Amino acid sequence: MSVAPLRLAADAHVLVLTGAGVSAESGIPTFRDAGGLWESHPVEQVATPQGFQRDPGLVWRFYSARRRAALACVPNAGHAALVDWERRLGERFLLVTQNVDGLHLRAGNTRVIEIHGSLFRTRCARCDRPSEHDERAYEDGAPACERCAAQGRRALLRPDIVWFGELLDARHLSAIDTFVAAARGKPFVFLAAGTSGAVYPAAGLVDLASDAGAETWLVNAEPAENVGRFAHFLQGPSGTILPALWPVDGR
Ligand code: BV8
Repeated sequence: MSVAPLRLAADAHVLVLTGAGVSAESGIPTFRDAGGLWESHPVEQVATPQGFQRDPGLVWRFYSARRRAALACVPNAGHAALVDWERRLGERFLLVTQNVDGLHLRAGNTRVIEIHGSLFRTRCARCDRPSEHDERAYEDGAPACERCAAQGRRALLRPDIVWFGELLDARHLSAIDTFVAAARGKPFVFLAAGTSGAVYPAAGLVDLASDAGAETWLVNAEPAENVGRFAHFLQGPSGTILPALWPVDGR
């Protein structure tokens, strides 16, 4: 497909939301495509607090396998394009990702909000010890929190992931609101890429941006559930479309 380049004004703000589709070309399975993660692992069992309560060992085997898989993958051209956008826009760029695979950070983006958490952070399910960077696999049962144990309490460590039914980090939502408020009244583009638009509140970001005057773009392999909320829909692989969408000479 030929991609008509984005024309951005000199003071344009760009808010990007990515989903699993942006990592698909790096070899990381999506959730809802054929053969996706939810096909072989019912959400209720592995991505809810109730599932963790019921079988923490199963949840840790699921996330340990995803940690290993993500570490074996590398960012693709779609990730690289977003690093270039951040370099050119600076503080007028913000990347909100639903992805937990860490590929945007490994690609070089720094202005990233991981609203569903990260595969590579572990926290205690009970105490407020800070979440820690962790690449270990836990195949034989869930690890215990040493800090709780030292205080005579039994508590398990869990992936620092936002499961269904759990609130997103209020600091993340506040940072997004602050960015959108700063963009209001300025040239403002909201672009969602590689997401089925099935999960809220992330899928509602397009409305938040649109209400603030953003021009809305969707880059996706197929029409997302909320495709009707976008002014522009570019169908195809993000690894091809994103690098062509705002070429360097298209300043
Ligand atoms: C919450 C765990 C308060 C981490 C995930 C309204 C408002 C608020 C909440 C809700 C609401 N309605 C319902 C809810 C509850 C729920 C929800 O949204 N349910 C849905 C299913 C209806 N939301 C919550 O529970 C959230 N919490 O709001 O708390 C609350 C609670 C209950 C009730 C009310 C309020 C928490 C949401 C976070 C859940 N955690 N995952 C993990 O294991 O990863 S969500 C999970 O789905 C992943 O994190 C993933 O990021 C996310 C979205 O999936 P996508 O990234 O879009 O991936 P998907 O496979 O679906 O699509 C990929 C797309 O890419 C496809 O369209 C495909 O065509 C495309 N594609 C493929 N290849 C390419 C491509 N595109 C381009 N190029 C390619 N190469």
